Amino acid sequence: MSLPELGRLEDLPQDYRDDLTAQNLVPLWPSLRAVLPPGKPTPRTRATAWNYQALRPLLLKAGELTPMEKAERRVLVLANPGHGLEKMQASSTIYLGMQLLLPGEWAPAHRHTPNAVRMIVEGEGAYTTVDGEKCLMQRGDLILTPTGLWHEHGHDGDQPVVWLDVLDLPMVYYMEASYVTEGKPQTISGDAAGLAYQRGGVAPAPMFERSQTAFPMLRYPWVDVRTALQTLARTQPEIEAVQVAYINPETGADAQKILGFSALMLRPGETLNMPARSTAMVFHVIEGGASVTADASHFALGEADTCCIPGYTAITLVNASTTEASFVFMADDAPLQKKLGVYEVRDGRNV
Ligand code: GTQ
Repeated sequence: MSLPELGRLEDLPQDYRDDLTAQNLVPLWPSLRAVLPPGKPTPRTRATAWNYQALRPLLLKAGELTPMEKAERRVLVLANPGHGLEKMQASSTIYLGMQLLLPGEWAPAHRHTPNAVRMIVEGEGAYTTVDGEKCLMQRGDLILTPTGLWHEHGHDGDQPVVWLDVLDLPMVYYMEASYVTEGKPQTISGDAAGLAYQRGGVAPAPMFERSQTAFPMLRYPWVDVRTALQTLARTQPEIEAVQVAYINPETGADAQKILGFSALMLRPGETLNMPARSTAMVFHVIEGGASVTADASHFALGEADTCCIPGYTAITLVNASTTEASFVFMADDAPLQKKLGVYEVRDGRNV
């Protein structure tokens, strides 16, 4: 059923419009269909892909052009043209950036209200110290730097290190709640408190006391996540998607409160049809390759490539290799949407 056409702004006499403007008033009806489109939102987020091999030389060039003292965080932002590049958004809520740290460099301690995670893309020897805990950065590891926790990045290796930053910055900025506090170098208190959660089914409980920390696990090593995926694929071959969620091991809830993170294994030759969901999604290839099809967009992603797909869109992922599995890191804002009660899954899939 088509909705009746509503009156336009131009239908109103100019002097009436001027009187409204003078009192900071706006008529709703000319804009009603724009803010409440029928059936499905009109996303600004456009399906967009960023090729790692194409951006890598530009990131390394930034390492030559801009010293750390002039950058604080040396990042090229993966910006979605649908939002305008200057907005530095991948989607309405998700910020993505590729960060470069060169051997011997140090990105000073700070803490901020937006939550961040790092997905390590290449290089050895760098670490992020989060709340006093030294988290080694190895390829495929996920490291959380949640809201309010001090963090700084250092590098003892001899090759450039690159990682993908995923932040809920657009959301927190929109809320006018985004700010940073500069700090002094942290005293390292330990290097792996979260490893005590590594064996599924047990949690630290000294003298019967479970951790009260909001973020008990800060580093999710890729070797363990990869093993979990392979075990799932082997023991449950009928499962529709070989997928694990990054969770808070104390509560079982999503690892962070606004953005959600998961890892997916695409078995050799697998085609995975995902239903349309209300969340925009980010895909980043950790190993192998994946083609991503959503409406008219089609991206063939190779290792370290990243793409963003708007919400309310069915997505098909294909691993074209018939011999090798591929592994994909995914981010969305499902935790936020579920808390707010706007999360939806729609039935139709690409088939
Ligand atoms: O590494 O702390 O991509 O504060 C954007 C803001 C990274 C960081 C970003 C940040 C950081």
